[in-house]
Amino acid sequence: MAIDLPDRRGQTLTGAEILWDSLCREGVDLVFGYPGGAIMPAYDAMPNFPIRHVLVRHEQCAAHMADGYARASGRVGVAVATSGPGATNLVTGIATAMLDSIPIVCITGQVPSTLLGSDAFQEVDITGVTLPITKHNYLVTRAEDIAETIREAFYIARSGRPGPVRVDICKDAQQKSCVFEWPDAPVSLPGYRPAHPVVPSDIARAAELVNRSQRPVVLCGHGVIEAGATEILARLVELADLPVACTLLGLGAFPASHPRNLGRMGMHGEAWVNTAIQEADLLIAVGMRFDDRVTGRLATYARGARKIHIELDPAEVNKNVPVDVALVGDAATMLAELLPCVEQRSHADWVHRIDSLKGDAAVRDIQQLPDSGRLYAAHVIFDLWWATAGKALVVSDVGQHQMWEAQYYRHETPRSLITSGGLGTMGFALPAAIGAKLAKPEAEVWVVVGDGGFQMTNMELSTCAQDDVAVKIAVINNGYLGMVRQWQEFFYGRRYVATPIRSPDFVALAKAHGLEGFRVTDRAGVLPAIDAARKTPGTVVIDFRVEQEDAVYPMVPAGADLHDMIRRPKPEAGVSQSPIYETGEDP
Ligand SMILES: Cc1ncc(C[n+]2csc(CCOP(=O)(O)OP(=O)(O)O)c2C)c(N)n1
Ligand SMILES: [Mg+2]
Repeated sequence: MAIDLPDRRGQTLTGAEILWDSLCREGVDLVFGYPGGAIMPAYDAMPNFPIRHVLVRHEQCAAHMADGYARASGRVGVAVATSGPGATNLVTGIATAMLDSIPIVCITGQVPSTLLGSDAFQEVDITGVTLPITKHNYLVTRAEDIAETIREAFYIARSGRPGPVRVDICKDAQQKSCVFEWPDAPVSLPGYRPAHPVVPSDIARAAELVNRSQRPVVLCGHGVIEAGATEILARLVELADLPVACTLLGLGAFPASHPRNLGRMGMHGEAWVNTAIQEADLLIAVGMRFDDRVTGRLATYARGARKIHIELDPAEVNKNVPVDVALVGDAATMLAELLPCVEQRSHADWVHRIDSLKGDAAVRDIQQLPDSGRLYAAHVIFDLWWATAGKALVVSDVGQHQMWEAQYYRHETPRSLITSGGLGTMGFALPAAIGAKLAKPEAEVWVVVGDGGFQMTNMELSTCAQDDVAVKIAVINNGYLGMVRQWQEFFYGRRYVATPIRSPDFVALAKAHGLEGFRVTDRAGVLPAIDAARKTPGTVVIDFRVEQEDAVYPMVPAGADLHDMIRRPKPEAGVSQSPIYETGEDP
């Protein structure tokens, strides 16, 4: 998708001009960044190109915004920073994108090539720093290499298993001039083959397993969304009558309201979903990587199940869970190959069995939370889902509220939930939501964030105000670093060390930025506040003062068997009467 711009090929341009022209040619019209000495030549050239620049308040947030932009749109997001501290500030954002396979390109200025390695002012070997957290990394010392590097960077970021690519450009390379060239031929890199051939015998073996299975479960992950495989997956599910369990990042890949959608698996997944996985005779894992948060103890994980793994990255196959058949390739291609080989089936007994596993879970749902006027986080999320008819694009942060969002906001469509899964980065939500809103201006974007995570990046409210970005922010304010407090409650004898957290007045904070803010302290206030936020132009902060010591149920303790879940105590026992458990790793 090239942007309409004059053809400057064959002209003599500065490296800085080549950078922006190359970005335009890659379809970029928006970058998130922060200037500084080593990137100043690039910034100086920027106004001559049809590119919008959003000035962030911290470079970490530039990477998160690029990430949110990419997750919302499926396009490559771009972040720009200077050398040294600008570049090191990007690190958490790059790692977040790496762990969740998000295509972003991060461009950093570097000291002049003549000073490299001299500990020059603001010199950091950012290539060395980011090597393990990028899909690929470049240090460019000559203007002549900028165009080809940008071409390769975008190709690598978006092809195969997507991921972050960082391009470090020395200041003198930005300043010097050379003839701009942009070949018509597509990029070809020796040793990098993102496409994998279909192996017909593997497809046949997988189809045979599906056709013979009595108790199948599909494990639906983020790769389904990245591959655009939602519809083909639904066709397979309906043809072979397959129950579907989703990972956190797979939510939305398969409609929540579909009768075969069981819900979410894993540490805070539904009890019946985890039990169904443990009782299955076949797991069909699609675009997921058997992360420890979804498997629990590997030794006891789905022992009776044969396993098919549809996965883009061969390095993920047999990494955590040995499988019977691996279909290496993107989910859309592999499911399209599999579909014609699969027989129409009905698994009524198995579906009935899973239904019966739900047991008393239905009486532990939101209606059973005490409704004594006190406000629970689950009330807020449930009401938000209801008020927005499930159609908002929700960006959640990391902690208890993230799990409640996943439980009570029912996602029907791909890319309707954005959250940091693999790295679990607190502070991600607000900046990622800004990126998502700019990618999809027509979307109603809601941030669901804890009082802890909001305090990590709420300075980006200032970016919302300056750049006129309208996101609605639900702060789930429980006065604690709640998820850590919950682990302390369960596994550390209720010693709440360093988890009570004081917050500023979030309503006043919003107003200090020239934005609107509301406070809600009881259930009755939730819907009116959501309604008011939706009607108010611009970014709005709602400070929801929720029950302080609620816990997320159910829960598989880290390293425990997947079916060995801590359940919410019966309502009459009260939410704070949860049992004490002996072991647990850090959240
Ligand atoms: C950057 C970062 N630091 C620390 C953690 C560890 N951690 C995971 S959840 C959590 C608590 C989050 O608190 P809050 O934002 O208030 O959300 P809550 O759990 O209360 O909903 C912490 C500290 C993390 N995930 N990310
Ligand atoms: Mg909190």
